[in-house]
Amino acid sequence: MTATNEQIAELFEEMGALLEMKGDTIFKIRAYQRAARTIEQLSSPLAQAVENGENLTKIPGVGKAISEKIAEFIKTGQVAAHQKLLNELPSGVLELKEIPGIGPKTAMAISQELGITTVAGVAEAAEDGRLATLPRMGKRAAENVLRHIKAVDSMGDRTPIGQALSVAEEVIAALRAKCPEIESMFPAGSLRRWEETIGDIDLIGTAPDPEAVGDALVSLPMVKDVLVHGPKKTSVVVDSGMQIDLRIGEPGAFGAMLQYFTGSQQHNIRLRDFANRKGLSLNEYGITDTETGEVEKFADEESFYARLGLPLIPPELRTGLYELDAGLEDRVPTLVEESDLKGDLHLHSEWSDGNDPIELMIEAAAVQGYEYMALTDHSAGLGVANGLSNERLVSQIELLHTMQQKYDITILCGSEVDIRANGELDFPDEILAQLDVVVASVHSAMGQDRATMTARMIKAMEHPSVTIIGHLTTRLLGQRQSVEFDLEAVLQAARDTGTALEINASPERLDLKDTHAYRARELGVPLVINTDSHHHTHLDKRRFGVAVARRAWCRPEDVLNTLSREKFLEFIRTPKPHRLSVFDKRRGGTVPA
Ligand code: DGT
Ligand code: CA
Ligand code: CA
Ligand code: ZN
Repeated sequence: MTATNEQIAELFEEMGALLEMKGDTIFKIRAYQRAARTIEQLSSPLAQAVENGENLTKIPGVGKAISEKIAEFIKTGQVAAHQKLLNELPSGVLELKEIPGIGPKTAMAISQELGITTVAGVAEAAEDGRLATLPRMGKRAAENVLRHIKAVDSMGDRTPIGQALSVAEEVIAALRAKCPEIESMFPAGSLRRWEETIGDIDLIGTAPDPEAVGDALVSLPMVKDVLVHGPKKTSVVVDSGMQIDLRIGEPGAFGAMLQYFTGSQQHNIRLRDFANRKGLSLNEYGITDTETGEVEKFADEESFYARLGLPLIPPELRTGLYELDAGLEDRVPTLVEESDLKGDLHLHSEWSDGNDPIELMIEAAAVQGYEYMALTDHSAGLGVANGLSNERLVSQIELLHTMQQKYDITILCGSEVDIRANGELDFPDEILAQLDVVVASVHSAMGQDRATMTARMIKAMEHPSVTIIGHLTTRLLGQRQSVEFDLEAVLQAARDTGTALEINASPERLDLKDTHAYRARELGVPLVINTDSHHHTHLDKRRFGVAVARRAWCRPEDVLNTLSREKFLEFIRTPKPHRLSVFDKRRGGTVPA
């Protein structure tokens, strides 16, 4: 067995947690945690070092005992001391510790005092009040635990789009490498509609020999299970656990196939009813005249929709809700595209919890073709994320001013400032007033009740220096549910105060989500698509944010950071809420009633 550094780090992390559950000394617990973190960051494999007989104790945080355990793990695939700990503790408690809001000690208390060892059991205890009675818990904390469990449950077997898209891209690349004769290949289904979670990946394409593509798919190294391998369809499960459905069509009839397998099912049902009333029937091969039985084929989707008297409906709008009526009345908007964005207003550097120096982040923004960008490192807040003190922020502002001379892109001085539990901000007003862009975000006290949270958000928006509210709901897809708040009141306050709301493009967040952004757009709230990048390679995650905006029916003029540099500067330099006039003017002077 060749253990990777990651596996070794995980082992020590787990041993630390197990010792904590047992109530061992903090000294011993920390030693394992420290070793785990060091090992995680080593650049060369420990397995190699052990094989070469190197002395591991020269690695900081690795003493004699730990180095022996590393060698034992690499040689035997397990560690006796770890197994012993596992045997001493009730089974299931490690799983409890994985629930956000439950640490090792609480996991142990749940198991010993409530006799619970399953996540479902914890959810029950949270509902009936038993969980709240434990030390370090209380009513709000117990409610939060329940929210986290529900967030995970609500995902079911679905995969967040960020992960699903990577899997799809990997499979397509591998298929193309194996089968160079493939003419076209891309995702259909929910992935093409940019849903936030994906059930399975539907790949469709064209190739001279369709069966050869199916054969290639089942032989890919990442395939761990073959479900269907037939002439029309091949379905496999890849090692990440996702199912891939592959269908190859003929080029001359590809439009109908693409349309059919893009869905949504609800869109297709409504489209089929509509076609039936015209004496036409739809399937994945084309459009049939029900009277003559004649089948018409379409090379692309545009001609398919045109045959039905409809404009091409963008996949993101195909929910079966509003898009057919809009199509019939010629009201399908030109949706915002990545190339419409002129700036990114939420970027972190190594000054707080980002990975990269400021220069790298500026250059990355320039590479995207942006006219402006805002550096928004964290405020000190609760000591999280290496936030900036007043002094560090002031010196960062000075530094950015000198750096500006080297770049064409306009560098805006910003901050992602914590909204404290009482709605106040984490920097004094006179410092905030020196910033060009202030992103205010909730990072703490997420368990507040609805009324308190709503008031907290609105208070932050009423602050004259707050430009944007970051990731409004704080949800993390499949990990943490949204905070509780009155959406309508908050959106209305955003409009009234002239505060923009962020569509956080990070695929773990997608916050605002599509339906919230839809309503915000209706109310005339300026929306901003930001990546919240912590690494210079993350700026291209904007595509996920653009997808949310498109699913919210946003045109370029509904998105604030499509404004040119000149107009954007005019927006931020005009006091709130009057700055809305800059935004409204671009939207065609339409101030919503
Ligand atoms: P998912 O996989 O749950 O994220 O969602 P989809 O939309 O990708 O659904 P999926 O994979 O079952 O099917 C892909 C598309 O194929 C779907 O959006 C519409 C079409 N489709 C598949 N089966 C049916 C069906 O039985 N009836 C209709 N009308 N359309 C279907
Ligand atoms: Ca699918
Ligand atoms: Ca499917
Ligand atoms: Zn944040």
